[in-house]
Amino acid sequence: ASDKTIPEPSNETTKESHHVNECQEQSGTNTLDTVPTLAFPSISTADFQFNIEKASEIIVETVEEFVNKIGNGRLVLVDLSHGSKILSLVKSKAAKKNIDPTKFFTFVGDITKLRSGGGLHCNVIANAANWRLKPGGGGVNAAIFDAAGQDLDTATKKRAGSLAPGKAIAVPLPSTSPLFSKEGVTHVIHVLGPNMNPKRPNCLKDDYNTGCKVLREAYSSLFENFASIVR
Ligand code: AR6
Repeated sequence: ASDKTIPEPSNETTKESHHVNECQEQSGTNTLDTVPTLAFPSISTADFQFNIEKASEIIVETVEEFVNKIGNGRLVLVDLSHGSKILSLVKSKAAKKNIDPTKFFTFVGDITKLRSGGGLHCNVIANAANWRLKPGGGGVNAAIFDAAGQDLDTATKKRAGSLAPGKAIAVPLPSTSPLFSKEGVTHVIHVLGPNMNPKRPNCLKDDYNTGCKVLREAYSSLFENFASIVR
């Protein structure tokens, strides 16, 4: 479960998530509610054991490349905990780049409860999927399939039966899905990142040449898919 309800004012990420919430509360009519927003988890850095320092570099580079190609769309990196190392690394690296902070920011919360639990409406969410595009398996994949119900599994199967590392696929969510009705999520984009965990299929072991290339491809494909939804 998320610790988003426990304030830790010394943490920069906390301040930012509060800042976003405050903006929305002050706007009254919630104009930010209509801005196309992609919430995405850090691909490959938990179960797939990808190095977080290298991953943070790739996230910031690909965000910088794509953030101005998605019209008024916003990109939000999400993680469960205020202590998230990937969020702090990305935050500090992004601050040194010329990235519009209203178009890209980090947010602490459960990606399946961003509107109801955090006041942040994201019409599109990304999933760190497995190659079979199957529910379960823990992590963010299990959480998203659980929250979306059978509708997501059915809609996913209509689109594809598997995914190659570095690829992403956008799945429109039926309005009957609880994730649609409760959270306003209209699309889930499944992304398969590089796997460095020997206990999972297609392990790259320590081949970070390939790993970094595949992770870059994965984020590019994710952001391109989001751009086509926004257009
Ligand atoms: N909300 C937001 N972020 C989350 C949530 C959540 N509910 N749950 C986890 N995270 P992981 P991977 C963060 O392991 O490394 C699965 O079993 C988490 O803290 O989900 O790409 C699949 O089936 C981390 O920062 O994905 C694959 O087999 C990030 O999401 C495999 O794991 C990604 O963690 C994929 O491994």
